[in-house]
Amino acid sequence: MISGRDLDLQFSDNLHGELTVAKKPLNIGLVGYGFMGRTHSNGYKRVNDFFHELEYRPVLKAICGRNEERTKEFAEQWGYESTESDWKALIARDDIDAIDICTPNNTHAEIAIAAAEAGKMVLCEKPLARTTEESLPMVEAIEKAGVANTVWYNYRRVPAVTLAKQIIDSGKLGRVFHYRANFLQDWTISADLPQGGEALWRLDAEAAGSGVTGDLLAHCIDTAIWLNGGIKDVSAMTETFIKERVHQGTGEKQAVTIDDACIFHCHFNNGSLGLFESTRYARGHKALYTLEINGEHASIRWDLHDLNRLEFFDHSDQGIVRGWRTIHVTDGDQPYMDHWWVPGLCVGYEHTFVHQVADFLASLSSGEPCKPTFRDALETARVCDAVLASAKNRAWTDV
Ligand code: SOE
Repeated sequence: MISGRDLDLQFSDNLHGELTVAKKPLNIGLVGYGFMGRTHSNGYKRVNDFFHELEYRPVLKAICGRNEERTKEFAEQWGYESTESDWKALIARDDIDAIDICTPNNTHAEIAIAAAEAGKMVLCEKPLARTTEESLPMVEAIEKAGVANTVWYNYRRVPAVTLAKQIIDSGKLGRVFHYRANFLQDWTISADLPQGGEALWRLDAEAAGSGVTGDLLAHCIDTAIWLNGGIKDVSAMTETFIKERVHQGTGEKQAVTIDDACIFHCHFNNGSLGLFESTRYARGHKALYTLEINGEHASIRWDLHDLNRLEFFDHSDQGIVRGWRTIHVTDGDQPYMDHWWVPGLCVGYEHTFVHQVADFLASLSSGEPCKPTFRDALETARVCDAVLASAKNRAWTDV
């Protein structure tokens, strides 16, 4: 007997055995085949395997990169249907719905604006651009075109961090007094490390805009604004420990103009105090992103190196059992986790990108923006600019 399934290719079985309508394709054109190109590609590939309810299915239509051989290798590895070596040609294609920007920061604005003007959806790797000045026309272009958009501040979508947001929004912390965050690395300590060029453009201010402020603190600031609201003013200091490095492009020794380390404190609009530190010179720390929030009734802390756990202290607990509790965020009623394995089994860094794709696709169906939008990321850019200005002028600076 021929089943309905054989007859109608419009329908397919999902893992729960439910009939679902065939998905609408969303053709992705990704620019940049580096580390972030891989994280995003993995997100697109995995999302429908685990988020069955989505109406859309990303199709890896084209990968664009300057080095044709490397671009072809990437296409082969990740399953892209075609390659381009010029992002303008990619944007001009009728078969591309969304442009995903994974290139160095100095190229984000031009690509995003052109993509928006061509009516494409735009997904942009963080930070939005090098400065607020460069970011603003991006936001204007996106909003004028009315295209779907998002910026990949992925740590919002660690289930434990999303749970922190839910706990804060439920009012359990009460009035917030302190917000503390660190992002510590150690990969640039060697004075022999060149600056600029492939893999090392983050050390080159021309390409990156800034050092740890735009690269690492931007993550902390995005999460902080999301969890604790806007930042009013900042007082910062930065340091560049290695003053000169050989530039990969020119082969010449050139002044290093990025911030190797940055520490700032701030007032949030809700009256709480913030303390932030980031460096690439903390020997032993590879990507130690930690945050802690202290409220009137409760506190929360989280550590990227142990990302499935959220620590929670609730002062309303009975005295004799009161203490920090560790919540292993792997249960089906915790954020995103009903889409993965069974309670107790962990997810990792790459899942945050799958979650961002899932939320982006869901936003296309609901019509709600996928946060952080370009406009949200502009606020993070403003804080970063205020931090750098404050450090330069040795003065408190309004955001
Ligand atoms: C820098 O080393 C980096 O890769 C950042 O660019 C990412 O945004 C961060 O998530 C991890 O560290």
